Amino acid sequence: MEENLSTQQVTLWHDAFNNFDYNSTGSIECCDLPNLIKAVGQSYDEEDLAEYTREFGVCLSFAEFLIIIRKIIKDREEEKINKKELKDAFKCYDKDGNGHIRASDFREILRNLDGSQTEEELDDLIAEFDSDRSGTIDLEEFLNAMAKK
Ligand SMILES: [Ca+2]
Repeated sequence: MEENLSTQQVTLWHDAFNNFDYNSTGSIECCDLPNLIKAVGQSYDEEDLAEYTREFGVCLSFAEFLIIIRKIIKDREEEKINKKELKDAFKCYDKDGNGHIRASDFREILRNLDGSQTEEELDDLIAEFDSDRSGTIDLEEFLNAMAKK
């Protein structure tokens, strides 16, 4: 991660940080952190952010902010990778490449993945995936259902 950070990037973050350092104390208050993160164009998960800031107390130095923003960027990158893996999995299941998996085919896939499930459990799983009950599972339904897992 360290080596991926360009000086330019750090300078931009420092400028943004200074904008929230109202009294030029070299630190910002934690309550300004969400706005600062948005100001540098990142999104964050509230629970994760609370966890990352817990150890730093109510004020954050720029170095502490860097630690946090790096964690946030890493999270986003991991999310992207996960999403790509899921998309690839979906493509594998979508054998005829028409953008959806038939619920009946998906049932077979699930049965092959884990033979221990009862028919009722499979029904429940299919219902979770095929949220609009169309009889097919499209990519969006697939990603949404996987996100809940
Ligand atoms: Ca559907």
